[in-house]
Amino acid sequence: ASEKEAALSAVRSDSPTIFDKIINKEISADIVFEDEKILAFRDAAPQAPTHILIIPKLKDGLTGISNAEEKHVEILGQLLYTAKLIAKQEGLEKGFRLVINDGPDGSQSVYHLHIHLLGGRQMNWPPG
Ligand code: DGP
Repeated sequence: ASEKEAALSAVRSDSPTIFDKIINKEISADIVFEDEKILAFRDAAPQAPTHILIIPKLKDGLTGISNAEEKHVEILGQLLYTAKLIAKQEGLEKGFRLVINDGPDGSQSVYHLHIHLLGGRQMNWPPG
């Protein structure tokens, strides 16, 4: 419920978010993958035994997937491919789920595009 409240009170804007502080190492996070363009770290409020967020280091207007433009196609592909690499690194052979929340109805609370990688338990359908 608190995640839903955070999402409903979040403002869709291109201002810096808490993720910029994680990228700049101003606040700590449990980083599981990093390269020039992408950072992945464990979610602070895990919803599954494995819950990792995969983000572009350069936001470039990508507050969320609904802001994607043609110029973002390459990084979007790299984010998805990285998610698959991390799933393997985390030993999620039995499967996993990738989620992108968008906007208030999607319960997005942080306006810096991120892919959730969830695994380590049986997922339910439909999601809540
Ligand atoms: P979403 O609701 O899709 O916008 O997901 C945002 C996620 O970010 C949410 O699952 C909690 C996580 N989160 C928020 N602040 C922090 C933080 O400071 N550190 C970490 N590791 N995760 C955070």
